Formats: sequence, structure tokens, C-alpha cells
Amino acid sequence: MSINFEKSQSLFNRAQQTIPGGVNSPVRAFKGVGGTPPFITKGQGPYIFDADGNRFVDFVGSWGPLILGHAHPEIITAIQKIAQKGTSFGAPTELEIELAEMIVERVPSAEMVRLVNSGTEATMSAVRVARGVTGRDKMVKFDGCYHGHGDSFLIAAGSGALTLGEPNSPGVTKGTAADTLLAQFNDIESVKTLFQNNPDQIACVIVEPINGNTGCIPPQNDFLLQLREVCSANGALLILDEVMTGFRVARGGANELYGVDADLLTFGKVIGGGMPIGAYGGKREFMEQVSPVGPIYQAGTLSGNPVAVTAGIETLKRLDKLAYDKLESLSAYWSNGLQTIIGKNGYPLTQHRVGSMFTLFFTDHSIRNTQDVAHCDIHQFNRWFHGMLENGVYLAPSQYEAGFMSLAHTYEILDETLAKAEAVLGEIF
Ligand code: KE4
Repeated sequence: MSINFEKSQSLFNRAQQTIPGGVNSPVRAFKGVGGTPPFITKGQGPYIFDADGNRFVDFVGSWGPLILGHAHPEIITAIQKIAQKGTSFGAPTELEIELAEMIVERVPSAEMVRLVNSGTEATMSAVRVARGVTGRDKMVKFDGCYHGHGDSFLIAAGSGALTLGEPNSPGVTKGTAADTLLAQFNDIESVKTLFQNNPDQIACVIVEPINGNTGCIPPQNDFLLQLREVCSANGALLILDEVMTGFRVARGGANELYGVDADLLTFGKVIGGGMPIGAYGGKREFMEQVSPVGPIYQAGTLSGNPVAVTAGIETLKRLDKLAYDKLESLSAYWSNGLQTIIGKNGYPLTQHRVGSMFTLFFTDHSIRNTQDVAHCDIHQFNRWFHGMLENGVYLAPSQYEAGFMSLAHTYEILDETLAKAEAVLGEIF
């Protein structure tokens, strides 16, 4: 079945005249998978619709925020209602206290939080706090992890940077790069070596507790608990970057799921319910070093604006135990159904899933970190991606990304999608 992308192609041509690559975030340009990105006109529950009138079952959900599904009626109503009272004041509001209290109540290691406008702002600020409170310059990140586009993070970065083959971005100074040390995810010895070689110089280790930006790779064998121990033993702060995993994999995120105590944590995506937002927080002793209480500066014109905060509050309100049970049931149904297809046909494919985030890797090689993802057959992945797109299923346009289930998906939709998956995989292998 071939679907029509004419209007999207025309819009893409026009967009490229005034916007770099025609997109406002690189991975959207489909450069990794090829072809024309559909220009989306509407989202509704589990579906998105494009300029040519095509409907897709959406497993990207704006890269994680739309955990309730697109245009949830009660979220939209709440946004409309609050916007009528004004969209931003640059002054404190009660709503910000409510969202901060909801985050603190849910996240075991969060005693205080500061709201910002994106995940990138959150991670940049958290690392600045770690450097400020320790007086140390260096930070450790993991090969293939992505923490937004802050200079310090664009070293061996995952997500779009990896997809486009530029994990080390030009424009990052040598000095900045020198302060970013690289370790391998799920390899605690690689972290210990960095601490041995850089005594008393490392301010923090920042980690995606589930590496979602090189495809979904869970921590193995108490890796996170070992990371906690190594940081404590060396006077470094442990920062859990939960922009993707926060409120996604459990009500208290990976912090709760894996029971690993963090000094600082970062959030985004789900806490904005589709509106621009981020947050960083953690132990009071560190967060009270943040301006205006402490000397570590961080600010933002639209931080905590009532529209994004309201969308976040109303989203978190609807993420109760029943919701996480439903997300787990839907996601298990999907991955079990796919595993049946893989097993029946002996396909060389590997699935990883934690809660409602998941990835199908085009290799039967075991995958521990981004080095292993190099074994994937990207050509076959791209055929999978386009085969499913042609069948009205919108997957993440990169092998190095995670997919997301929403509460708006149904078992009937998953049955239909599994049937399409079986047909597409049958054509590939
Ligand atoms: P934003 O600045 O894009 O809101 O958040 C950056 C970020 C930080 N930390 C983690 C773990 C993240 O996954 C992200 C952003 N995730 C990507 C998807 N892999 C955003 C999609 C995009 O870049 O367009």
C-alpha cells in the first residue's frame, strides 16, 4: 500500500527555505530513515493525522510527553480555562507550588524542585549545581546517553546526534569537551577508572537510568546502585536524568523503580503534558544553593508559567496506580505479541522494554550499551520503519530512539498493529 505524502513534501520543501532542515529538532527530518516527514495537522488519542489526510497510530507521542494520548479532552479544557486568565506573569503563582509538591510527593529523592522550560535547561542547571556545590569542574556522562543540547552533553551524545552521525558537535569548545569524561553504560569499571584517573576533580555523574537515547537499554545487575556507591565514595553527585523516564516508567520514575538514591534529578516531557516544561531537583542541601537562596544562578522568563504547569498538574493527576497498571498491560501485550512473531519466524531481532518505553533492535546480538547497538542492521530498521509508516503506524524515525505507549492505545489497535508488523517483517526477512 503506498500512501500519499504530496502535501507534506511540498510543505517540507517550503519549510527548508526558512528553517534549518525544515524542522525545529533534527530527528524530525527523517534524515536517519530517509523519505519525507509527514507534516502533522492534528493529534487525537492514539492517532496523529498529516497534511495529506493520512492517519497514523502514534508510538512516539511527541517523544514521551503524550502519555495520556493526544488532545486529552480534560487536559485541553484545563489549558483553555487557565489561558483565559493570562498565559504568563513572570511572578510566582500557586499553581507552581502545586506542581512542585506533586513532584516531591512522587519522587523519592526529590526534596525540592525548580521548574524550567525544557529538559536541556534542566540538565544544564543540574550539572551547574553539582559543579557549584563541589567546586569541581569535570562531569561524567555515558556514551550514547543524551541529556539535551547543552555544550557539555554533546560529547558522544545519543538520540538525534547519534542518528545523524555527529555525536560530538562542532561549536563545543575544547575546554568544555575536556571537562566531559565518557564512560560506558552498564560498565561500572569504566566509571571507577575515570575517578581513579581524575581524583577529586569530578563534580557529578549524569546518567539516564534507562538509556533511552540509544534505543531503550535498561540498567543491568545493580548498575545504578553501584553508580551510587562509586559517587558517594568519591564525593561526586549522582544526577538521574529522568526527562524521559520520569513519571513514565513508574509513578516515581526510575528513582522509585530501581530504588537508587539520587542527589539531583531532572525531568521534562510528561510533567508538561505536551506543553514546554522541564524541572530539576533533589536533595534540599543542594537545591538551597540555587539562586536566590544560594549563589548558583539559574533563571527563566517563562519558567513555571500557568499554562504549562496546569497541563502538567492535570496530567500527573491522571497517572495513578490504575494508569500505570494499564500502561504496563498494554505495553506487555504489544511486546509479547511482537515476541510471538519473532519467535515463530526466528527473526534476528531483540526487544527491550521497561514499562511503556520500548525498542525493537534489528540484531540478535545482546545489547548492553550503545557499542552493542552498532550491531544493528540500520538498513533493515529503515525498511521496518517505512513499511509500518506505509501501513499507518508512526514509529520513532531512528534505531537509536525509544517508542512510547499511551493510555489512549487499545488492545484492538495493538492487534491491528501486530498484524501489520507480521506482514512488514515477513517482507523484510
Ligand atoms: P528537551 O530539551 O528536548 O526537552 O530534553 C532534552 C533531553 C534530556 N534528557 C533526556 C533523557 C532526553 O531524552 C531529552 C530529549 N529527548 C529527545 C528524544 N530522544 C527529544 C527529541 C528531540 O530531540 O527532538
